[in-house]
Parts: sequence; C-alpha cells; structure tokens
Amino acid sequence: MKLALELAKRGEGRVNPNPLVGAVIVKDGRVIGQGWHREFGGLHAERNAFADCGEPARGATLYVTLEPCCHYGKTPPCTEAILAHNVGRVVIGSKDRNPLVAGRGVSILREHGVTVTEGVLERECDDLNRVFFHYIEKKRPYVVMKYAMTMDGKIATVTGKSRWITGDAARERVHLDRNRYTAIMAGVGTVLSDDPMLNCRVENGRNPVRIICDTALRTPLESNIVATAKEIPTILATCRTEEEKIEPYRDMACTVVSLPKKDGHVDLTALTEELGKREIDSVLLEGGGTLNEAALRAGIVNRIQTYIAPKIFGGAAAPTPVGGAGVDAPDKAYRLLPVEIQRIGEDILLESEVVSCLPES
Ligand code: AOF
Ligand code: ZN
Repeated sequence: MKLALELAKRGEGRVNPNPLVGAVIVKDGRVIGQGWHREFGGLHAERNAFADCGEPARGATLYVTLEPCCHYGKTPPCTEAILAHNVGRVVIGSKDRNPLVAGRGVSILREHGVTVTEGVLERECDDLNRVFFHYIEKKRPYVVMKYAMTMDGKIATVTGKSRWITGDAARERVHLDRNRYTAIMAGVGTVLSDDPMLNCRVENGRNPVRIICDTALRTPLESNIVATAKEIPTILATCRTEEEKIEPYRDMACTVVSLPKKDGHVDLTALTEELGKREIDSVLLEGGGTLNEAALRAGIVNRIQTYIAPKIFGGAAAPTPVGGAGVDAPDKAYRLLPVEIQRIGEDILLESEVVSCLPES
C-alpha cells in the first residue's frame, strides 16, 4: 500500500478534479504490476496496473489506495476488470465518497467471492485525497490559505516590501503546491503592488488557473496577469456588471465573473460555488490580510499553511497575515487542528486544518 501511495502521487496536478489513485498487483510475494491514475479522463489506476502485468493476475492480490469504482463514467467500472482478471483479494485504503461508488464497489467484489480488506493505511490514503473528498461532497473547492511571515508575524515591511521573506527551498515548495492545486487566488491589491505572474515554475508543472478577487475591476489591462491570460486561464471575480467595463478584459482572454457584493467585497461563498461549477476542486489562496480575513469569515478556508522565516521586521504598521477587525476574545478564535510541522531549508512550515471557520458566538 505504501508503494501504491507513492505511485498515486505521480498524478499530482494532472488528475483534478478526479482522485489520486495508485495500484499494485502482488502474486506469490512478487510485484507483478503497478499503475496510477495519470491524467484526468484517462484509465484508472487499477486498469493501468493490469496493463502493466507481464503475467496473468489470476489469484493475485490487488492493493489500491481508493475503493474500486463500479460505475460507467469516462471509463468502464474497475470492478469488472478485477473480476475479469480473477484476482483473489483486494486490499483497499480509502472508501470512495463518490455517491456513484460509496461502498458498492466493495459489495460487488464480495458478492463475486473476492476477499476484500478495507482501511489499510486509511489515514494516509484519506490525506492524499483531501481535495477530492471535499470537492465530491461539497461541490466547492478545497481552499488552502498560504502565507509567509517573519518570526514577529509580519508578511511585509512597513513600506509594503515582501520579496523575499522565506528562502529558496520554501519558495520552491510553494511552486510544487501551485502545481498540485487547480487554482491560485489573490486580491487585486497584490496585482497592483507586485504585478505578479502567479504561475508555476517547476519542471513539467502545470500553471494553476489564476483567480483575482477584484471588486471594482481595477486590474490594469497592461498587467502581467492580463497580458498572459491567453496562455494561462485567468478569472477576474468582480461586483462590476457593465459590459463596457468588462469587455476589454474579455478581449484579452480573461474570464470575468460578476458576483454579488458582501461586506463591500465580492461574496466569497458565491465565488466558491461558481468555481465548483467550473470544476475547480482546489484553490491556493495567496492573499493579503484583507482577503485572508474575508475568506476565514466566509468560512471557505479548509487548510492553513504558514511559512515562518527566521527574521524580524518590526514596525507597528507592518501588515500581518489576517487583517480586519479580528475577534475580541481568545475564546472566539478561529480554531485549527493540532499543527503539522516541517523544516524547509532555513524556514519552517506549519500546516493545519480549520476546525471551525466561524468565530464561536
Ligand atoms: C479516477 N481514477 O484511478 C479511480 C477513480 O469519470 P471516470 O470514469 O474517470 O470516473 C471517476 C470516478 O471513478 C471518481 O470520481 C472516483 O469515484 C472513481 N475512481 N477515479 O479518476 C482512478 N480509481
Ligand atoms: Zn475505476
């Protein structure tokens, strides 16, 4: 199963909004076939593993990180392939929460006399597909709020300069995440101050869809984002609706989505629903303090990634990761699960799931 998990990760950035899945076929103590889901719409991991077998899989054991499917989707059911190859046993990591599968894959195999073992390395397999499970259940993207700060909690100096806070290794890791998640989201403030590309700079990586929260549509037509919208899908989320205001951006290949206003900004709940309809299963939120606070308050943030650099900026007015009015008592804090900690070069990365995005009343 560990090998199957490693294989599954090879699909990162290529299978969304479908799951990452790996499969290994073992016979007489030997691995005789391996496969993973390589790209969206392509063959499932199980079928790729059968195709890789140099000998018949009759009586073998199939290890697969996700319950095999039993429905006709873009591909035929994997349960049929498993039965056709006369596999003796199937060992499964995660249950599939896709309502089209949801336990039926296991039942069909058992009904046909296949021995099924469930829940092997289940936590690891579930963690691998956090995005898929969230998206298939909620039909909205899984949102990861990412920011880098100094040890005194500043995301820029008093003069607004933030390049760079973390070292090379941490910045490389951010680009891996830009490949892993389908979209990247920032506020218009970031476009106006940094004129960024918000692309993915890893070898064989793919660029995330860029989403700019731009209430009043102030993104400059000559910005890097707009200039490269023909090559990299770009969505401007705005409260403006006038055709003459929107048209120049459309002419430059930007997708302009007009949404209702909430608390003076684009309604982020409405935005995530719209992104879900567009099959965007995950968003890396690289906002400033205003957008981050609005996202937390809207309850759309699932995970927080905090890079901490061994530096101090100081300055009472230097910006911090989450702005707004803030909560007025510690017991009203946004609550997070216990933190996972990693060292990345000279920096550290803290990651945590958001338990409750709404301050307790
Ligand atoms: C995958 N890859 O390796 C497995 C999946 O539309 P389809 O035919 O690609 O089916 C997608 C569903 O199949 C998906 O939502 C999940 O429930 C199930 N298993 N999907 O893309 C795989 N094993
Ligand atoms: Zn399948």
